[in-house]
Amino acid sequence: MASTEWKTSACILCECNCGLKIQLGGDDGRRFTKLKGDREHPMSQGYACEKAHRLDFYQNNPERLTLPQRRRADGTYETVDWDTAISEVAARLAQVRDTHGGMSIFYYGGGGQGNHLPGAYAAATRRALGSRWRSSALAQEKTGEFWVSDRMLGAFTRSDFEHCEVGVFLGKNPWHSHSIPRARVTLKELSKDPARTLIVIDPRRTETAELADIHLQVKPGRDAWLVAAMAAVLVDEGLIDDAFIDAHTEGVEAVKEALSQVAIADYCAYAGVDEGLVRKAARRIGEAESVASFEDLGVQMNRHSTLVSYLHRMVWLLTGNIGKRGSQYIPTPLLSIAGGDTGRVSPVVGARIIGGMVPCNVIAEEILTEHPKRYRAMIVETANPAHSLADSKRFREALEALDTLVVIDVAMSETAKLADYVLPASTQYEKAEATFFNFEFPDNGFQLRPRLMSPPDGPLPEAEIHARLVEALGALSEADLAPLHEAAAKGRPHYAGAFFKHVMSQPRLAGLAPVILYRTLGPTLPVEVREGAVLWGLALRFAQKASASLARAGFKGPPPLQADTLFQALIDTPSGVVFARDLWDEVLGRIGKPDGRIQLELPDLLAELATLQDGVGGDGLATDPDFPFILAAGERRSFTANTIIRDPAWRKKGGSGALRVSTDDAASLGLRDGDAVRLTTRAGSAVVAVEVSTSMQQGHISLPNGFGVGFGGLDEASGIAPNELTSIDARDPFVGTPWHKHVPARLTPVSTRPAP
Ligand SMILES: Nc1nc2c(c(=O)[nH]1)N[C@H]1C(S)=C(S)[C@@H](COP(=O)(O)OP(=O)(O)OC[C@H]3O[C@@H](n4cnc5c(=O)[nH]c(N)nc54)[C@H](O)[C@@H]3O)O[C@H]1N2
Ligand SMILES: Nc1nc2c(c(=O)[nH]1)N[C@H]1C(S)=C(S)[C@@H](COP(=O)(O)OP(=O)(O)OC[C@H]3O[C@@H](n4cnc5c(=O)[nH]c(N)nc54)[C@H](O)[C@@H]3O)O[C@H]1N2
Ligand code: SF4
Ligand SMILES: [Mo]
Repeated sequence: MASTEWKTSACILCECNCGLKIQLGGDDGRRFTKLKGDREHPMSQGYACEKAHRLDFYQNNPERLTLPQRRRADGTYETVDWDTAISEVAARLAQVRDTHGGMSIFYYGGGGQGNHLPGAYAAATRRALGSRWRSSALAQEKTGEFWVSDRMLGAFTRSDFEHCEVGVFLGKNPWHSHSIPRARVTLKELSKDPARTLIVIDPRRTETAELADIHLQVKPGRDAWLVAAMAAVLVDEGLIDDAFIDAHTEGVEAVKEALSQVAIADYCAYAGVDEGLVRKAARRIGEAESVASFEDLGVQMNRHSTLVSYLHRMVWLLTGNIGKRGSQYIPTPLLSIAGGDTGRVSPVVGARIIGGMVPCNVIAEEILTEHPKRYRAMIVETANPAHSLADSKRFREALEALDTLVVIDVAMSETAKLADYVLPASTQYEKAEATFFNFEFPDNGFQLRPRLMSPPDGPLPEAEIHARLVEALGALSEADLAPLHEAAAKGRPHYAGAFFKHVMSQPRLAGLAPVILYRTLGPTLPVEVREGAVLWGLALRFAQKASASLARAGFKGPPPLQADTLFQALIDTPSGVVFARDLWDEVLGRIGKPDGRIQLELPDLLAELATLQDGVGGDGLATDPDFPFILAAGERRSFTANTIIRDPAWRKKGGSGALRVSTDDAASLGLRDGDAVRLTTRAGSAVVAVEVSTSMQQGHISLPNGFGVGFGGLDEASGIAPNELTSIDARDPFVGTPWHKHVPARLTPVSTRPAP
């Protein structure tokens, strides 16, 4: 049944979601026989990395969940039909709501790397349950950056690496982790152009660092000192863009004062980087026409993460690198996923909530307590927190302590294995999907991916699951939908009128809008894009905010018309659409602070900066002699993709998930490539194979992410699940993000070699 037709879709293995062309074949016509990058895709333009070619391992996972599962008293599962599953799940959640309040029902996930429509539909289920608290992986990586960015700029920024003169990567290895379109092409261009400079700040000699003009090989966990020194050099050497500072910022005096206290030489020495090289990098940044800079997990999951996010912004703001080509910009995403502090705190621990998300590291504490406001039930969707959050052991305990855990997934994940009910979802190639990771500039694209094939008997798209749950909860009736069905039959202009009249103007129904759209607009759409119905509503909201950007992208008229033509274009253009076209000179007008001025002075973080002085000193990396190594738990490598693909055979290389150890450390421990070693942290211990690596510095070791998922009946399949080794309390004091890249560890050689 091989077909030579190239169907249009995208890769779901990282946030870039490169456009793909896919041929289907195999006995059932459901296998991915050929894949290539889609040249029509507005962002990736034909680019795809090695991982995309292995997507058949995702689509055709032999352990695919097909029917709803209900947990028996003895912990085993039995298959139940959908009607039973939906009515029992609705009844149990309704009972939790009626006894303890909807606030005790927690929602986790809603979108992995490739699918954010489930989160949009889940909003209706949450509304029907009165559930308020939620979180996702973003609250263990990006919330520190969101918080700082919101306080300084009232907005979230991204960077234009394609056109920058100087590109900086701080704790980021885009060669493997991407996160910018066509990463390897952009990196190579930056690297080989003598007029441009690539600066990489990473303790490891990464693939990206290999391409760099300047590699600041910081000691692990000491970026705060390094970046403070860089910012201080800008002041010390008069590299500040005074005209920009005067025109657009507040609070520079306090910042200059604080930075003038930085003992540059001492901080560089403590950070382990030659002062001359630090000054060279700072000078290059200060003198360049444009600088683009990206911070990621190497610093965001590390000590002083929030302070580093602040100092990092200081480096590019003091040099005026926002709002011009090749620098930072404020994008117009279709739906914003970033957000600031609204003053709310989590109900038990009182943790600061950024962007509406409870910090991941406190969720277990908010369950394992007698506190009356504890979470009693949880819905987990398209996420695997029993594997991905700190201290898996404790998190499993927390999940088991819940009254009810419902997991919506395509596979029996580590989290699903603890659920009372597991509801099987169609894969991302069996339904329409999209992501809200669209941050490009000046042209910003969005792809509504049509499904490639219908789901097999059993699994349902999340949109359908949420619609059924909302109906089973009694929140929506046929009578509510009737006027919309009627209007939809007459065409979308009629539908729009009816939607405002019967849905948006009625508080009871407005919160259920996603499911109402799916039930009433969905059936009028081509079957391949039916689950995209919610985008009609999101496009409308977007048009009201960003009408000018839409108009420049060719969508003219009043906002409701713009939204509708955009929606139609998304349906008609499977490779994706440029939906917003922006202007560089409008960026500074988007600063969401009083008088549009950037707030440089954040007193709490300047106070933390002042404390760095006390930290300087001592040569050893570790603070605890029992744990002389620093473990980076969860590094992105060639064939890692969180836990999206479970079959270990998908990896063409790196399949053993080895622990990287420096040549010096290997020599002193008597370790060779492939030897087994016992790795022990405060939270746990595991035996792992060693890869002796010249890329590592002494005292620093690293484990890949995405390993240690069960497959083929084995619970502890290949490699180590990194969060068996991490701790909940190793977290940022401001926003609770974990310090996964800074886990104190010990190595003990063992004589046996691990099984291949
Ligand atoms: N191949 C692949 N790509 C992915 C993913 C995947 O699973 N696999 N996941 C996607 C996701 S969800 C995300 S969030 C991104 C993350 O993308 P990255 O943040 O780039 O990923 P990591 O490899 O976890 O960490 C980046 C770097 O931090 C460095 N680092 C460790 N300790 C320190 C330190 O103390 N200081 C500094 N400066 N650096 C340090 C590591 O050496 C590493 O090179 O990747 C995305 N892309
Ligand atoms: N120690 C340590 N821990 C980390 C990290 C680290 O660097 N170190 N990185 C962290 C980061 S940055 C991230 S983003 C997280 C990622 O961790 P999570 O957000 O938990 O995401 P995944 O592991 O990708 O889990 C995705 C789940 O979605 C399921 N799935 C796939 N397709 C579909 C679908 O169409 N529908 C549904 N309903 N389910 C689907 C998969 O089977 C899988 O179970 O991990 C974090 N954890
Ligand atoms: S893994 Fe990321 S960079 Fe590679 S093809 Fe997929 S989306 Fe693109
Ligand atoms: Mo992530």
